[in-house]
Formats: sequence, C-alpha cells, structure tokens
Amino acid sequence: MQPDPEPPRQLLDLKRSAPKDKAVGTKAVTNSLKHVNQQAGANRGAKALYRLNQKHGFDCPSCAWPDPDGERSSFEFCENGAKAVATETTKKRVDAAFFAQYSVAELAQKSDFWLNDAGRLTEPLLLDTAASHYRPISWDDAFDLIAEELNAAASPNESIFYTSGRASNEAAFLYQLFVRQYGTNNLPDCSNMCHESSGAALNETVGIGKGTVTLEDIETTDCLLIMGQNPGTNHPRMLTSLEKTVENGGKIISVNPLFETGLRAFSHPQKLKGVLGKATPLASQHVPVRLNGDLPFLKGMLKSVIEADAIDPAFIETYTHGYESFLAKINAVTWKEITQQSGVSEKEIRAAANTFIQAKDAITCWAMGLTQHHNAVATIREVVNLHLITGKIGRPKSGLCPVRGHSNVQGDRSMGVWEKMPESFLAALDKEFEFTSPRKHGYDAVDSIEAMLAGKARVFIGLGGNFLSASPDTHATAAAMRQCQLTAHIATKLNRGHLITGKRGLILPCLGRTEADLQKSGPQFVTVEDSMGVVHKSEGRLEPASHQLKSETAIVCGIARATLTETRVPWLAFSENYDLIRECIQRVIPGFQDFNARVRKPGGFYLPNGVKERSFQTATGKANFTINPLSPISLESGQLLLQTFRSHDQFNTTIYGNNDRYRGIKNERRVIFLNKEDMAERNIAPEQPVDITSHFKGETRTAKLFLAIPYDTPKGCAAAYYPEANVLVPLGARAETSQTPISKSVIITIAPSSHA
Ligand SMILES: Nc1nc2c(c(=O)[nH]1)N[C@H]1C(S)=C(S)[C@@H](COP(=O)(O)OP(=O)(O)OC[C@H]3O[C@@H](n4cnc5c(=O)[nH]c(N)nc54)[C@H](O)[C@@H]3O)O[C@H]1N2
Ligand SMILES: Nc1nc2c(c(=O)[nH]1)N[C@H]1C(S)=C(S)[C@@H](COP(=O)(O)OP(=O)(O)OC[C@H]3O[C@@H](n4cnc5c(=O)[nH]c(N)nc54)[C@H](O)[C@@H]3O)O[C@H]1N2
Ligand SMILES: [Mo]
Repeated sequence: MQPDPEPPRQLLDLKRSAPKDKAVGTKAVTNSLKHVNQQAGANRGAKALYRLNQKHGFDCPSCAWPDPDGERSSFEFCENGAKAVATETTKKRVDAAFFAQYSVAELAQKSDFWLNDAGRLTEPLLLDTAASHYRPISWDDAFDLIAEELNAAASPNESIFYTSGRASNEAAFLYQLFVRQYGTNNLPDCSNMCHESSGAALNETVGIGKGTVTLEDIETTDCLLIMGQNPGTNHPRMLTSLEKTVENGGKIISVNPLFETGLRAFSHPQKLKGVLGKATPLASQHVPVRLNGDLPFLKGMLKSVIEADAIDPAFIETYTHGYESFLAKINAVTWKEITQQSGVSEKEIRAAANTFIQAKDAITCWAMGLTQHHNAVATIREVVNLHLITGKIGRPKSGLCPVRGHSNVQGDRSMGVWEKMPESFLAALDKEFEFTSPRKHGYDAVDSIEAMLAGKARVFIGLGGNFLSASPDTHATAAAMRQCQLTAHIATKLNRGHLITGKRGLILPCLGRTEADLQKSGPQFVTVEDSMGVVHKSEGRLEPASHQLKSETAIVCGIARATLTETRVPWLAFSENYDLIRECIQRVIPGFQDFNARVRKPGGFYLPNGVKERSFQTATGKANFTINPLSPISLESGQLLLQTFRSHDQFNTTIYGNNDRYRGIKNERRVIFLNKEDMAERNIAPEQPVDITSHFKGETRTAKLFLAIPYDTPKGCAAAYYPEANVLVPLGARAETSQTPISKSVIITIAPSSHA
C-alpha cells in the first residue's frame, strides 16, 4: 500500500477557552524561551536569539516583516520567530539510524508535528526504486543521479524546479541560472500560491509588483486599513509598529471575517507597560466582511469617497489613466449590492470611509485574505483604485503594503525565480553569461501538478518547501509526484513531502540561516530582501547541525556542475566565494549596483521603487484605474464558504505545536470554526465530529474528522487549518489572471462524521 499523503485523521484532546482579547504580553516571551530551550538547550538557543535580526546577525527565517532602519533593540524578534529559530537550532537529529529504524510507510503515519520534531536532517538520503527505507548516499552520487535523470529527459521542459521563499538571493540567483542554462523556465514557487495576485494587480496598475511604503510610513500614517491579514500570528513584529501607529495618533481599521486577537490590542512584552499587563488598543473599527466580501466593501468605500468629494483631482489628472470610465462604473453600483455581497452595513462602510477620508495619509496592508480568491486580482486592483482616487500613494506615509510571507520570497522573485520573467531580465542574464535563455513561459505551481499528472514532467526538484502539503488537492498532488522518475528536496527538516516520492526520491540536507557557512575563501554571508524592498545580509554563526550539510548555494552549484556539460559559468568558484555571485547579480538586476559594498553597510539598502516618487512604469506610463465588476460566489442551499488559514503554532506546513492560543484552541488541529446559527441549522453540537465535503464543477472532495467549534465568524463563513484542509481545495479552482489556488473561499457542506 502507498503511504497516505494526508496527515493522520486522528483526534488529540481538545481543550477550549474563550478567544483572547489582547495579543502577546509576558506569555509570549515565556513561550518563546520555552520553545528555544526545549529544542536547542539554553546555550545554543540564547546565542541564536541574541543574533536574530541584528545588523550583524542572521535574518529571521520566519516572516518577511522588515527590521527598523535605525536603532534596534536587542530583542528584535517575536514569539513565532523564536519558534522558527528553535525548530532550526534543535539538538535532535534524523540521521542514518533514524531512517534505518522507520520505513517511509511508518513515517507517513506520523503527524506533521512529529515529523518536524524528529530533528534536523544530517546527510544526503536516497529512497531507491521500490525501497521501503531511505538510506545514505554520497553527495557526488546524489548529484550524478540528478544529472542522469535531467539529461535523460526528452526535453528540459519535462523537469520542474520549485522554490520556497526561504532560499537566499545568492542560492536563488544561481538556481534560476542553472535551470535556464539547462533549458527551461519551469520555475514554480510558493509565491504562485501566495502573493501572485498582488504582483499581478500591482504590476498592471502601478508598474511594480511590490509594496510602496517603509516601516516608518506605517508607524506615522494617519490611517491603516488592514485587510485579510492576521499579524498577531503571522507577522507578530508588525504589532510593535501598529502600537507606534496608534501612539502617533493613527487609526487602524480591521477588515476581516474574524476580529483577530492581534488586531484588538497589544501588550508589548519588552516594555514596562506590557510586563504590567497593560495593552494598547489597536483597531478602532472592525469591519466583519463575509469571506470574499472585500470587493463590494471597497466599492462602498469608493462611493463614499466620491460622494464626500474627497478625491484628489490634481493627482488624478497628472498621474493616472482611465478615471472617467472607472467613475461611471462605480456610480452604477448600488448600496444594496454592496451591503448584500459584503455582509456589512452601509453605516459601517461609511464609518470606515470617513476615517480614510479624514486621514491626511493612509496605507492599506493585506495578505492571504485578499490574495487567495477567484477574484483576488480584481479586489487588489480595487484597493489601488481607492489610493489613486484619493491621491494617497507615492508620498511619505501613504501607499500600498502587500505583507509578504516567507522571509525571502520577494528576493527570490527579484533574483529571477519566476516562470515568466520579463524579456529585459532574460536579455541581461544572457549577456552576462553568454548563452540564450529559453523564452517560452514555464509552469507555475498548479500547472506543474497538472503536467506531472499528465505524464509530461518526470523530474521534480524542490529548493526548500513542502510542495505536497502546501499545494491544493493533496491526493492529486501526491499522484502527480508519484508519476515522476525522480523527486529531490533540498531541505533542513523532514516533512511529509519527502515521503511521497517519484520512482526514486532524494533528500539533500542544507544549512539553515542560523548556521555558519564556511567555504574555501572563508566564512560566507547571504542576502535577503524584506517586504519593503530592503536588501540586507544574513550571517549565521552556530556550528552546523552536521558536518555533512552543504549550503543551498553549494548544492545548486553541485547539481549544475554534474548536469551541464557546456557551461561557461564558474560554478565552483561561485560556491567558494559568494561575493563573485553578487558581482554578477549587480550587472544583471537593476538596483543592485555596488552590491558587495552596499550590502556590507549595517542595515543594507533600499531597492529603487518608482512609485515612491510617483513614477509609474506601466503600459500607459501612468497609474491605471481599473474596472473590477462584482462577481459574487453563488452558493446552493446548505453550502458554506471555507477559508483555510494558519494557527498560532505553525509556519505553513511546519507544525510547532497543536495550540492556537489567541483563538482559544488547545491541543487540536482538526477543528472547523463555524457560525453558531449555521451549526444550529444543521443540528451540529459544539465539538461534534464532522466531515467536510467541498464542491467544484460537479466534483467532490472530502476531509474527515474535524471538531465543530462555534466561533464569532459571519454566517455562512467557516475556517479550518492548512494543511489539514488542503485536500478540499480543488486543483482547478484558480484565481483569474494570477492562477493562485482559491484557498480562502472553498465551497463546502458539512455532515456528522462517518469516520470510524
Ligand atoms: N508564524 C507564522 N508566520 C507566518 C506564516 C506562518 O504560517 N506562521 N506564514 C507566512 C506566509 S508564507 C504568509 S503568506 C503569511 C500569511 O499571513 P496571513 O495572510 O495573515 O495568513 P492566514 O493565516 O492565511 O490568514 C489570513 C487572514 O485573512 C482573513 N481572511 C480570510 N479570508 C478573508 C476574506 O475573504 N476577506 C478578508 N478581509 N479577510 C479574510 C483570515 O480571517 C485571517 O485573519 O504569513 C507568513 N508568516
Ligand atoms: N490551503 C492553503 N494552502 C496554502 C496556503 C493557505 O493559506 N491555505 N498558503 C500558501 C502559501 S501563502 C505559501 S507561501 C505556501 C508555502 O509553501 P512552502 O514554502 O512549500 O512550504 P513550507 O511549509 O513553508 O516549507 C517548509 C519546509 O521548508 C524546509 N526548509 C525550512 N527552512 C529551510 C531553509 O532554510 N532552506 C531549505 N532549503 N529548506 C528549508 C523544511 O524542510 C520545511 O519542512 O503554501 C501555500 N498553501
Ligand atoms: Mo505565503
């Protein structure tokens, strides 16, 4: 029997309490120290935390929230950053003895928590054809095996090269260079499932697929509209900034089906006030939109702005395109449509609009609550419309802030990890390395799954990540991986994705951010780019988890040297001295001039961003208004919408623990949060086990055994954790334009569980 790709369907021992009304406090500090001490021991752990996010330390491997430009406290980390460090600096090891003890089938029966908790990978491993256990393999043999499979393919387009957003700039740059020299643009990444919708919307409307503000702008603006984001859990250092925004007189509006704890109030753990248990209230207004209710909400905001005559005619005239036709369409939308489809009243929307209008400056922040819907691109384009019509963009304290996820996901894109990089990039790459990159667009994440399923792709290589568990439709993705000749994962920790392999499977263990990277020319550092376009260095100092680990950069160079017979790229020299890589990056990618010198300055440097100076590099040469028709999801009777989101104790598919402290959930992950009336209508009792079935174009998918939790969520809107709920997300359900999987509005029904 083949190993099950789903996490085990077993219940733990749920304990429930009321959701918390304020975030952090001393509890977070004790919790973070507890995690680090349990995993790494007090000494190694303290040493790591001391260097976390310092100007001469390493970049936090958790989220992409920026560090302050000026003075930094010696505690520039958060509870969840500490968990990420603990999980990497753990003293536990999964070594040859471990893999001799457990077969792949046995490992597949363990929980995601168990797999991650087992420890750090220590040496390269091979799961041979029809073998039951992984066994050690030498680095050279591993590289040769990859080369053999890659060179046996009928076409380079039969191979897929995935990247997760933790890879450094240097590793990512060499990876995409290798892949393009090999001959394909099949470079899917986690961004395809994440902020792709933001990139698509922003590139079209303002000419750059990135945010346009700085940390200081956030802290000094008059109004912060936070849509579809849960900073208390996913960007906890943002709470320090939100507290400053409020202290500086700014107003925060939360737009979210849930009034998340981290948007209610914050008690700073490193300030006396916080230690005394006092909290700063954050959001002055919470707008409980229905799932996918943001586009109509934004239309209400726009109507209010127009009615109040709060537009900026000079900005519109000078800098924008398409205003007249946009205006006509907005005027045609009725308040009835707006309130019915958003689920919020005209009064609430007008109140939010009033705050936005009164504010001299305003910033909108957003994350997955906006990006993972069928009309995500339209919704984000409407956010842009709101800033264009009021002129609140391209000046200090005003602008757009897509809050990135992985700590270097933005940098990986800057380095060329994308299945459809523009011609300007490819031409520069070709010139620098004297070859011709392929021009045909490659597969994105879901295209890759479909290609593997169809037998059109035979090799899958993952630079980090957990493609199996992060992708939609876990069973289809598993079937896709099994179709491959070879699957290979460059990773720090064991995950479920390593258990569902092609005919042969490889695990290539790499150094983590916290660890010293010693190469022939001496100790190396790498660089990363945060959510606000600051490029800075990251240098680990800890003794590596095993002397057999290689850096990501060295692994990429090893694969390239084994695979490419004709290449003029000095792969060996690159792997020995990362300054040489950076010298090439500065010639290929705009904004990186004098890279080696500038990145050595404490704090690094900002990449250029034209929008900050009101220069919009779009097709029209101006910022574009867009028309985004309402397109509500129609549900049949009995159906609900389900969002799949993160608990407080996980980093994507890495599960640190089974609690979701702020939402009052202890010791369980198989829960579904439901509106009380929805439960009553279905005769579902609190904590009753239910099965969830999703519905898409006549297909159904079922996830079994979840406990029903009554929760303050709008009627018709449910929530369950990722990755347990990924089996429900249809492969074909993809956002228009960005092609992002629709994991925040899955159409479901629920029924009492039939799981034995
Ligand atoms: N500790 C920790 N940090 C992380 C991560 C992690 O897993 N753990 N993941 C990292 C990554 S890769 C990313 S992308 C980010 C993710 O950061 P978030 O986007 O904050 O992640 P989610 O948990 O998916 O939360 C989505 C939020 O949007 C709301 N929401 C859902 N649907 C809608 C909607 O239709 N409209 C509105 N307005 N709101 C909606 C949900 O209620 C929830 O508050 O965090 C990064 N940081
Ligand atoms: N249903 C649903 N699905 C989703 C989402 C959702 O909200 N709902 N969110 C989507 C989003 S926003 C994202 S970004 C993706 C995330 O998808 P991925 O980025 O593919 O997944 P992660 O869980 O972040 O990857 C974790 C693994 O990365 C490896 N790793 C950790 N550190 C390092 C390192 O330094 N180097 C290397 N080489 N490997 C390392 C470890 O082996 C670890 O097990 O998932 C997406 N999937
Ligand atoms: Mo993400």
